Amino acid sequence: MPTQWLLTGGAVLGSLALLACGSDPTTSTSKTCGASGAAANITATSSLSFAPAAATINAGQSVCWQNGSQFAHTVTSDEVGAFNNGLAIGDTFIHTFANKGTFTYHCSIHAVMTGTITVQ
Ligand SMILES: [Cu+2]
Repeated sequence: MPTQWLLTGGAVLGSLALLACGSDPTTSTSKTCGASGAAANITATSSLSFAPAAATINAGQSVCWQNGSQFAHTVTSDEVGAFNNGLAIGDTFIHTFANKGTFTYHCSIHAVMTGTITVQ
């Protein structure tokens, strides 16, 4: 039934649009960090590091992580529950830091991968 197909297709497209935009203002995914407007861009690398490992931003600004490697990674706050996001190959993750402080994080898959965000 053609009408049924159109409705189903519209629902699928709507779902994809929601996924692309993200509904949480503090966390979202996009294709590239360059267009994200984040104050700092960090790449998860194939040599199992976050590059740069340390970044400094101002309170209220965002950091964008991108998986530029051939492995899956995570961006996981050392403070339990602050942020934890899987990064498939090519994925990006954006987090906004509202408060000043020093925030350390790691990759839950590769223990050697650690980083620090200083919010001033
Ligand atoms: Cu990793």
